Amino acid sequence: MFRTMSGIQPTGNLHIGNYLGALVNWVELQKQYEAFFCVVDLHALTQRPAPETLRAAVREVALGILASGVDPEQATLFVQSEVPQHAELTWIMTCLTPLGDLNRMTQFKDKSSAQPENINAGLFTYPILQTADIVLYRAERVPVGEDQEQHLELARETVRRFNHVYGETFPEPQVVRSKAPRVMGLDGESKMSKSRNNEIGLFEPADVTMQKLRGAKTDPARLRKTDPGNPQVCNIFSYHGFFTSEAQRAEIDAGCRSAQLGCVDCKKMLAANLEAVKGPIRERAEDLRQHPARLDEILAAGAAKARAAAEETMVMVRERVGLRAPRS
Ligand code: AQP
Repeated sequence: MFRTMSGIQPTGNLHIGNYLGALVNWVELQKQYEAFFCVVDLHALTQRPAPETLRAAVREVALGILASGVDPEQATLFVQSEVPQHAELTWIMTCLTPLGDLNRMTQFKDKSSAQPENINAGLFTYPILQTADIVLYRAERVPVGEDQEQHLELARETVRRFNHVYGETFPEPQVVRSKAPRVMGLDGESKMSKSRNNEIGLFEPADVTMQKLRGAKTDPARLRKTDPGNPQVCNIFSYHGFFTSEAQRAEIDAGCRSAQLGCVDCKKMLAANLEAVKGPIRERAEDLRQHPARLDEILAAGAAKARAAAEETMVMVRERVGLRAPRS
């Protein structure tokens, strides 16, 4: 059975971009592959969160993953920092990665412009940590959103380089494309992101979502309800593509083009469909929040399994590169 590996940063509240772009796929992947899913708190350090904020975000993201349908009986769910081999392998991979390759990463430019006051080296070497995350589990299949494709290509090149220098060790990870590679934010201008304040939160109550939708941009050419609209250029209609039945989408499309249906009514329909998905997730998340010991138990069991798999790889890696093994 192939292995798959993926992670989410605990950098804020999960949103429907994370849900559609990652979590929905994870739920499917766990049925087909031996799956390792991870809350990547080492990655989050690049944003220098306050320690208590980071600790709380790790729990919130972990329970969001479970509430979205990842089953700890099927998949290994763990927190990255509980498996120290991620950091160890990162250093080895750092010494194999040409500076020029990192210079080409577009996400570094995006992320550093988002935090100009803190352009740390971790932001620059972030894709190497991502490479280590993947190859530590010798994963053959990696689900990626559009923003991550370049990083996966770098991981594949690093694997080829490692295998060339030290002998065949790692499989080359293949991309599993998401059905929703780039969910746009409510601003309609950039991808939905935890840190851009343009998100529809996964745990958000229905009234908060409706409030946000009210202010969200639609077809910019449709100024009045009596103007016919074009759903193809409407950000709200793009969300209907994920949450609304085909029949209702056809109804909305016709109503918008003929100016029979106003934007507010269209947004109300979306809010109801969103709530049908988010409501049960929110309830399951709340239940887990009320039982913190259950979450601790799941994460401890996941970390133990992940450490065992990671150490198996590291025994081989240390031997091949000429390092000594840590003694207990
Ligand atoms: N807007 C999106 N559309 C589709 N997929 C998305 N993902 C994130 N945003 C979208 C996917 O979610 C997974 C986890 O992402 P991450 O938390 O590791 O980092 P990110 O991609 O940087 O997500 P954010 O929300 O934009 O976080 P911040 O603001 O902290 O940088 C990935 O599979 C990603 O593709």
